[in-house]
Amino acid sequence: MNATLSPAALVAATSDEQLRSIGEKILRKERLSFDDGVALFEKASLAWLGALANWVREEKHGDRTYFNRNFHIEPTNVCVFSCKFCSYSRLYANREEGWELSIEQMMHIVKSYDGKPVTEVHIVGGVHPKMNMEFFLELLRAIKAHRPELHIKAFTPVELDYMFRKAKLSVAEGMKQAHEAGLDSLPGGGAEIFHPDIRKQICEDKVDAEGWLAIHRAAHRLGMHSNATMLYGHIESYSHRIDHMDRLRQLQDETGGFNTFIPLKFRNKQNEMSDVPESTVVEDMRMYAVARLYLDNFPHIKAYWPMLGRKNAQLTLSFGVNDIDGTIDDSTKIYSMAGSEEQTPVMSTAQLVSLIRQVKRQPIERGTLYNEIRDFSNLSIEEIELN
Ligand code: V47
Ligand code: SF4
Repeated sequence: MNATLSPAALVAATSDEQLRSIGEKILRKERLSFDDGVALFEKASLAWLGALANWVREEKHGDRTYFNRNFHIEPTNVCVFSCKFCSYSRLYANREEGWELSIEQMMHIVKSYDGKPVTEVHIVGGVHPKMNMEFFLELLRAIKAHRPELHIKAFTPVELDYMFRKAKLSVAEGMKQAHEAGLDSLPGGGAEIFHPDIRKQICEDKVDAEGWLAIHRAAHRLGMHSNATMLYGHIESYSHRIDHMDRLRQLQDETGGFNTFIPLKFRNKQNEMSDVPESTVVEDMRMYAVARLYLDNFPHIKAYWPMLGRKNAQLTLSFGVNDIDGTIDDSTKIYSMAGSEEQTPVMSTAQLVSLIRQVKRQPIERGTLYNEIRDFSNLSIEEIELN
């Protein structure tokens, strides 16, 4: 099989009958079935998947490749839950390596970005038993009072479910209060693998699939957008991955509220799943490509470079990815603690733009909701550094 053939010629030359018919569906822009998704993982070569996922990406976005300028706040790594893959959380009882930031300390971080061209703050952390709904509503209000135009993308359903239950609020009421206090959108975390057979083995005690989806549904009903992730490459099978993406595809059909899907590669350092080998780079690229082909109603597929490493993140741009997340210039710890090559995930705008340009794509700075802020295609590196 020759990956330089046009997608149509490549599909026509596919000897496996099932794959050829899946390829024809993709070219006709028809939805893939559950079995089609599993067959892609089981049978398709990397080159075949890459060619078709790249074609779908190009049909949707041309060469436009997005990034944003954001910063992260991790309020605490103290967590009442005990996910086996987590290298980051510390039990409440173990105060030595735990941190918990006050509102004042978090506002200090926000203020350190005054005058810098960031458009988003991403706030996610562990589930601290003493950081309740009131605490986080106050944080949201304080950020909005200080910098109203900064988009607040914060809290996974794991954090929100705990907050709402402790405050005895329904999901709809809790989400309404958080939105009114300044929460603009939800990040994609906490999804892991939805299927109960896997979920009960890797993160038994936190919000289940239905709870995760109900919280995103409630956000979408208020007109908020959100992202979705999947933690892949550990003990799950291909059908668990497709089941996960299928549940997301169904909710997206219902609400249209998801912006982007982010496959998160499982990293195995310093956690209770260290005996589980990490996926190969080939498997990573196959994952991104299948996500692009299966999630026909998701506008964007994002590679998160702090987890994948910047070189592999660049490679995903040839396997269906059209978003490479943000410049990060703070010390987000969740990934370095899990064994990512990116021990101090810092990337400037010029470096991010260069990564995108090196693969002959058009770097576009976006806001959280994919509003285009600036096309960086034709600026010199000196000009970018000034922006
Ligand atoms: O839910 C934890 C993952 C997620 C490990 O929405 C691990 O823009 C791999 O969701 N190996 C939180 N992954 C991060 C997250 C995220 C990140 C960037 C952007 C967005 C967005 C969302 O991190 C958790 C979990 O799936 N995670 N431990 C690990 N050992
Ligand atoms: Fe807590 Fe999140 Fe770590 Fe699970 S992944 S233990 S919920 S911080």
